[in-house]
Amino acid sequence: TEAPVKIAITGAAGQICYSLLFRIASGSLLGDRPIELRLLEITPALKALEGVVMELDDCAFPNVVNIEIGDDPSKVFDGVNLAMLVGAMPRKAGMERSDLLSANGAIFTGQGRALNDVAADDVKVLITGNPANTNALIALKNAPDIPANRFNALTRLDHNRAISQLAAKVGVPVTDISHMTIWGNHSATQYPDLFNTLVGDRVAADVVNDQAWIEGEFIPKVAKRGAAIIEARGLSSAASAANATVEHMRDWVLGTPANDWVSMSVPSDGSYGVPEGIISSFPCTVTDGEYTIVQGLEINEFSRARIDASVAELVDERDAVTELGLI
Ligand code: NAX
Repeated sequence: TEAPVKIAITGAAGQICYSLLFRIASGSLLGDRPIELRLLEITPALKALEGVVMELDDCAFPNVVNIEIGDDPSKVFDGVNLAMLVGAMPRKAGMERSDLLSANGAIFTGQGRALNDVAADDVKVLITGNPANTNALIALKNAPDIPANRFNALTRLDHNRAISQLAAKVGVPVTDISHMTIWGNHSATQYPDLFNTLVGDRVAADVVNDQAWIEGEFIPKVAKRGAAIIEARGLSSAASAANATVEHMRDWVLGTPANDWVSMSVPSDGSYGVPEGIISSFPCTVTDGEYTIVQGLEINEFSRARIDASVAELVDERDAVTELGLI
C-alpha cells in the first residue's frame, strides 16, 4: 500500500481550517491518495481542535489514515511532505504594522526553523496567514536547508476573485477566462492584470474596452474584496480562502492545466524586474511538482507602474522585518 502523504496544517481550530480540513480530508487536494493530517494550534486552542478532530472522525473519510494534533511545531511537522501555514496573528485595533510584523515574525521564525529541522526532504510550504508574502519570506529565511522555491504564499484567492469579477462583467462563464495574473503582494496594492488575461481567445482588456472600469472598479473590487466580505458576513473570508489554499497546493503538487497558468507568490528570481529577495505573485505553470514563472509577457506602462508599486510595498516589508532581526 501507498505511504500516506503527511500534511501539516496550522491554525487548525480557526475559521479557514474549519472548511480546509474537510476539503483536504474528502479528497479535494490529492484525490484518493492516503493522507495523514498533522494539526498545529496554540495551547489554548487545542481543546477546540479536539472538537474539530471529533467531527473529522465522524466523517469516516476513507483516505484519512491518521490525525495527530499538537502545539509543538517540531513534533507536528516531523516528516511532513506538505505544510499549509494558515495560523497567524490577526491585526487588532490600534496595532501598528511593526507590531503585526513582529507578532507574526515570532510565529514564522519558529515554524521555519522547525520545518528546517524535521520536515521531509520534499516538503512544500504554502503560507496563507497574513501578511502572507512576508510571513513566507520569514519562514524561508529561517529554513536555510530547504530550497527557497519550496516556499510559496497564497494569491490564488485574489486570482479567483479576479476571474469571477471579470466573467460577471463580460457575461461569460468563468471557464471562458484564462491566463489571469495577480502581480505583487497579497494586499490592497496587488495588481490583477487584464492585459494578459484571455476571454476565449481575445485579450480581456480589449473585450472590456473600458480603462475607467478597470482602474476605478475592477482593480479596487478585487483588492478590497476581503473587506467587503467582512462587511457583509461579519467575519473574514474563510471557505473561499480554504478553496484557494487547496487549489494552489493541488496545482503545485499535481500540475497546472495545459494552456493556462495560475497566480502563485514565489521567491522572485528577478523576472519582470521584480527584485530578488522578496516573495511576489507571478503567473506560474507547474510540471512534475516544480513551478516555473511564465516568461516573455508584455508589460505595458500602466501595468509596470502598478507592479512597481506593489513590489515597493514588499520591499518595505522585507526591510522592516530585516530591521526587526527576523530574517
Ligand atoms: P482565525 O483567527 O479564525 O484562525 C487562526 C487560528 O490560528 C486560530 O485558531 C489561532 O489559535 C491559530 N494560531 C495562531 N497562532 C498560531 C501558531 N503560532 N501556531 C498555530 N496556530 C496558530 O483566522 P482565519 O480566518 O482562519 O484566518 C487565518 C489567516 O489567514 C489570517 O492571518 C488571515 O488574515 C489569513 N487570510 C489570508 C488570505 C489570503 O488570501 N492569503 C485570505 C483569507 C484570510 O484573511
